[in-house]
Amino acid sequence: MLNLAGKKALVTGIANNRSIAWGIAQQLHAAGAEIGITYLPDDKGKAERKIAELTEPLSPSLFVPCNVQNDEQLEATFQTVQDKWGSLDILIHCLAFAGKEELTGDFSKTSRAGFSQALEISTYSLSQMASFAKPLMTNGGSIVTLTYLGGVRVVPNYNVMGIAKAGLEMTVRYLAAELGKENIRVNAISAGPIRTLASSAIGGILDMIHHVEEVAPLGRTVTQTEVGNATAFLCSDLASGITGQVLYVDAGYAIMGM
Ligand code: NAD
Ligand code: IMJ
Repeated sequence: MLNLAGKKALVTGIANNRSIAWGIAQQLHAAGAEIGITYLPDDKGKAERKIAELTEPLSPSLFVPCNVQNDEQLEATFQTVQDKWGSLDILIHCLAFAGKEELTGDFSKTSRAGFSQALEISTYSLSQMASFAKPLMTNGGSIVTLTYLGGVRVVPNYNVMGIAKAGLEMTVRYLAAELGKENIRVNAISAGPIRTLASSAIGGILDMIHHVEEVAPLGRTVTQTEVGNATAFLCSDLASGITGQVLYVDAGYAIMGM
């Protein structure tokens, strides 16, 4: 049976009630995990208040600001895990960012700064977090990140994010190889398109979602809850033999040729 009782899970990437990370946090909580939350702080403290209110039903025992571009905040996040929990079992990496101007038009026009920023936030942050988590996962552990098909095939306008996701999927494999001897498993979930803050800001996303509804074997898109359930599985002992993998939760879309 899927049971995460006694496991401590740090979840990154909740921005609002549509975030995939919110679906994941709820399913981990439903399976009995103790939840810790990190959020991207803003100047006015608005994000903090909003996310604290949203996540209250999960009674998180940890709630910390963490902008992955800020070394002090990253270090402080894992120091808090050490101080309050003493160890860590589950780390959910569910964040990505590229400048809006990079997600439209010619890929070849990607700027040097835009390329660096997208890969720093969306890709490098996974290795950074894994490096902090490694000494805390003293009883083994599970790390899960979120990727997208645009990292292995060309999707219009995904552009530099495709390069970031290709790097992210390879980061999963290198981390899985390194952390295997500590019994830390590292996997990715490749989710089909879901309407969230990060996808709704994209021009034409509704048309892309309709295309998936027509082509995918299940004839629909997936939900945050379905991604959350697959994540809970990967974090559980039921998945004890699985590491270094990319699991597609996409209603079957990626198998289709036509
Ligand atoms: P979202 O906007 O709800 O989540 C993105 C998160 O990234 C936000 O919580 C934001 O605060 C965080 N973030 C951005 N920059 C950050 C930084 N510097 N430091 C810390 N956090 C930062 O959107 P989402 O769709 O739930 O995205 C979550 C993940 O799922 C992303 O990796 C995305 O690529 C992936 N994904 C999304 C879809 C989709 O269709 N929505 C499909 C496949 C994969
Ligand atoms: C993003 C761009 C282009 C096509 C896209 C997407 N499709 C999907 C997404 C088809 C499903 C969403 N996705 C998988 C992402 O990883 C999105 C990442 C993202 C979104 C934004 C929007 C707002 C912004 N920066 C962003 N950075 C990354 O300013």
